[in-house]
Amino acid sequence: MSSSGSVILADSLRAQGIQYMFGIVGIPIVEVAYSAQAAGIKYIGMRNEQSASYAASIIGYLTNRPGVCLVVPGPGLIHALAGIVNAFVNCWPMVVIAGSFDQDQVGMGGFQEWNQISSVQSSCKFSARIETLESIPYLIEKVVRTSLYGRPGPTYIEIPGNLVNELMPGDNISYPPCCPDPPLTLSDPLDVKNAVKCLMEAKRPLVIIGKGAAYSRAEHELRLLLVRANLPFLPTPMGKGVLPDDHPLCVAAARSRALKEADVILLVGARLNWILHFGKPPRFNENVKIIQVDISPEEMSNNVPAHVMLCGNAKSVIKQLSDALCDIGFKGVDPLGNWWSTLRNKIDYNTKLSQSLASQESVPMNFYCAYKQITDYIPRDAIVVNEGANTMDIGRTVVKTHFPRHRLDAGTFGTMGVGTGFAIAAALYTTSLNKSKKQTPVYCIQGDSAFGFSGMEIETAYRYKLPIVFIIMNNSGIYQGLPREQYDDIMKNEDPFIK
Ligand SMILES: Cc1ncc(C[n+]2csc(CCOP(=O)(O)OP(=O)(O)O)c2C)c(N)n1
Ligand SMILES: *[C@@H]1O[C@H](CO)[C@@H](O)[C@H](O)[C@H]1NC(C)=O
Ligand SMILES: *[C@@H]1O[C@H](CO)[C@@H](O)[C@H](O)[C@H]1NC(C)=O
Ligand SMILES: [Mg+2]
Repeated sequence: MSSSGSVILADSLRAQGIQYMFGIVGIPIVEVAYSAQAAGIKYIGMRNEQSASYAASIIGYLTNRPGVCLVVPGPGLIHALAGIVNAFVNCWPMVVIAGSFDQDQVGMGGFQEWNQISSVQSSCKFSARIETLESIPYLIEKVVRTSLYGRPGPTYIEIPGNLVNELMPGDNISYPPCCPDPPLTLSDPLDVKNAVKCLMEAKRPLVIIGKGAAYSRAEHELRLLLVRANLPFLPTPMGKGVLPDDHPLCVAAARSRALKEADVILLVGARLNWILHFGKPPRFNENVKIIQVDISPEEMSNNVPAHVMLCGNAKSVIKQLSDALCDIGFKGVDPLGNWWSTLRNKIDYNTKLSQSLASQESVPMNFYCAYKQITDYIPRDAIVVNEGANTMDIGRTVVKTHFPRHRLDAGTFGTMGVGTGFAIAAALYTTSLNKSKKQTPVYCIQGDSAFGFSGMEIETAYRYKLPIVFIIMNNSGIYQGLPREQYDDIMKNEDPFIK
C-alpha cells in the first residue's frame, strides 16, 4: 500500500474534524478535491475564489471549526486574498490550501508561479510550504490548531504540484490526534473582583455585545448576567442575536444616548474600532470606564485605556463575573431609576419615529417601507445575510435578530460581495444541522451593487439546491443617488460617460 500527497492531505484534514471545503479546482489541485470528497469532506465548487474564501471563513464563525478554501496557484490564491484578509480582520478561523509550482522549478517562471507565502504573510497567523509528504499530517494539525487557538484567524499551507500525486510507500502514516477545541481561559479573580466593584458603583452601566461573544457562544452566560443585574445592552451589528433584539434589556433603539451617557461599559468580545466610534468623545462619555473582555491581550486598551482587563474566553469570563456578582448579592440596576427611565424614554421616542418612516407611502418605496414588507415575512429563526450601504445600515436597525450568529453582514472590513458566499455556507450548515427538524431558512438581503460583486454565485446556490431566499434592493446603484435637479442637469449632457 502507498498513499499520494493528496490522499494524505485529505485524510489529515478529516482527522482534524474538517467538514467543508470551498474552492475552484485546476492544475495541480484537482486530486486534492477528489481525495477530500473520498475522505468524507463536503466539497463545494464555487464560481470565484473570492466567494469560496468568504464561505469558508463564515463556516468557521458558525461552527468554531475552520472551513477550508482550496485554490489553484497564482490567480486562484490572489482572488482568495479577499476572503483571507476579511477573515483576518474579522478574527474568523479558516484554512487556505493552495497548489503551488513544482519543487524543482523555483524562479523558473513555471505555470502560475508566484511567491504566495509573501502575499498571505501579513494576513495569516501561520503560513508554510509543504516540502515532504511525511510532514503533511503534522502541518495540517498545525494550521487547524493555529487558526482556532488564541484570537482566531486564517492560516495558509501550499502543496507543490509534484507532491500532489507523489506516493509515500507503506500504510503506516501516523496522524496526530484531532486538536481539541481551544482551552477555556479564565481571568484573574482579582480583576473579576475589580470589575464587580466597578459595575456596582456605576450609575449608568452598559454592556456592549460583540461578535466575539457570539463566536465564543457566551449567550447563556450573558443572559444570566444581564438579567440578574438588570443591565442594558447594545449589540454590535454581528453581536445582534446573542440576546434577542426584542429582549427587554436591549437598548439598541437608544444607541446614541446609551453610548454617550454610560459611565461604565462592559465590552464583551467587541473592539473599540470604527464601528464603535473608537470609544471616544463625542460619541462616548469622556470619563467612561471600560471593563474589557477579550480573548486577545493585545486588544486591551486599544484606543481607550481599559479600567479593568478581563482577558480570556468570553463565555467563561462572563460566568466568572456573573458568579461573583451573585456571591456579593448585587441587586442590579434599579428598573425605576434615572438610567433606565432615560433609556426607556429615548427608546419609545425613536421607535415611534421609525414606525412613522415605515408607514410613509412613497413611489418608489423608501427603504423603511420596503423593509416593512419584507420583515413581516422573515421567519423568527432565519439566518439573515445583509450587505449594501443603505440596505445594510437600515437593515441593521429594522431586521430583528433573535438567535446568536443569525446575522451575517459586511463586518469589520465593510466588504461588499461577501453575501452570496455567506448565504451558501449558512445554508449548508443549517441543512446539515436539522436533518429531521424543519430547516432554518436563510434570507440574503443585498443592495443591487453588493449583489453584483458575486452575483454569479447564485448559480452555485442553485446547483447545490440550497434553500436561500435572495432579496435585492434595487435603487440602481451605490448609496442614495443624486438630488433631482443635479440628476436632470447631468442627463442633459451629450457625453454618455458623464451621463
Ligand atoms: C469590496 C468593496 N468595494 C467597494 C466598496 C464601497 N462600497 C460601499 S457600499 C457599496 C455598495 C452600496 O450599494 P448597494 O449595495 O446597492 O446598497 P444601497 O446603499 O444602494 O442600498 C460600495 C460599492 C466596499 N465597501 N467594498
Ligand atoms: C513505514 O513504512 C515504510 C515502508 O514499509 C518503512 O520503510 C518505514 O520505516 C516505516 N516507518 C515507520 C515510522 O514505521
Ligand atoms: C433596477 O432599477 C433601475 C432603476 O429603476 C431599473 O432601470 C432596472 O431595470 C432595475 N433592474 C432590475 C433587474 O429590475
Ligand atoms: Mg443600491
